[in-house]
Amino acid sequence: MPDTFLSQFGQTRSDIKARHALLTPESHEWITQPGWSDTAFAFLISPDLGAKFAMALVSCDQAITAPSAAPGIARFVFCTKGALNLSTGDRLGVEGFAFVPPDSDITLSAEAGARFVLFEWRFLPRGDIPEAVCGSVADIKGSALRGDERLTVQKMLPADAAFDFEFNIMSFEPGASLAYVETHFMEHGLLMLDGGGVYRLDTDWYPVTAGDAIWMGPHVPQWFGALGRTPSRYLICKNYNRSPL
Ligand code: UGY
Ligand code: MN
Repeated sequence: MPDTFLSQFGQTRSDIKARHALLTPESHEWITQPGWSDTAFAFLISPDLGAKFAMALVSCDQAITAPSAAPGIARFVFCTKGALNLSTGDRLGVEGFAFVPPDSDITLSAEAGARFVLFEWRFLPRGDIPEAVCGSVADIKGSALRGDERLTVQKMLPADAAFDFEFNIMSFEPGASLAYVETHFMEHGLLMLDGGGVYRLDTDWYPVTAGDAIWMGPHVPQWFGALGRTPSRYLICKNYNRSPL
């Protein structure tokens, strides 16, 4: 069913529940943000939903330089179109990523036509704050999740307890699924990159496809099964290395 059909009759696949949300492209609201010129944002996840982080799709028709994050706020960016540049000299092409620690003097610029995913959260410092990290998904080795070779995880940030979030790419062969319904106190922000399948969130089952985003609140039962004939992949963040108390 084309998105225009859904919209024409006041329908959407988006579903906002108290502890989880599916955010689909036909319901995106593109807005501006103070300090960012010529930049459009679709904030899909925010603290107003109940999340402890914000996740936005960002679209830059013109080349821009982003303002710094607010004090104490960390950023993770994931390029989906065009290219981003950091003042460190690093250039992020499609599926390039960067973690920028809080209160950093590193600046982020986007080339004309770039699109990226922006995550922001209040960083939880424990000891030394980690340095900036950048890289490309193509260079990250995947590892099988719980021994299932049809389901791999690529971890974009180092396994270092100084990081309070993790950002991963999960890839599923057609027919592969999470081994069990996960329940954990950590929350997730997710963007489907390729393919699709069925996402179970709490007691709802949703068909999902590339471009869909999901917020999973703490403890929400969650499961994904990949459908179709091509692999499915998603970008997922998780507040991590944390005590529940
Ligand atoms: O890391 C995770 O918790 C991940 N396996 N969750 C998910 O894919 N919903
Ligand atoms: Mn999970």
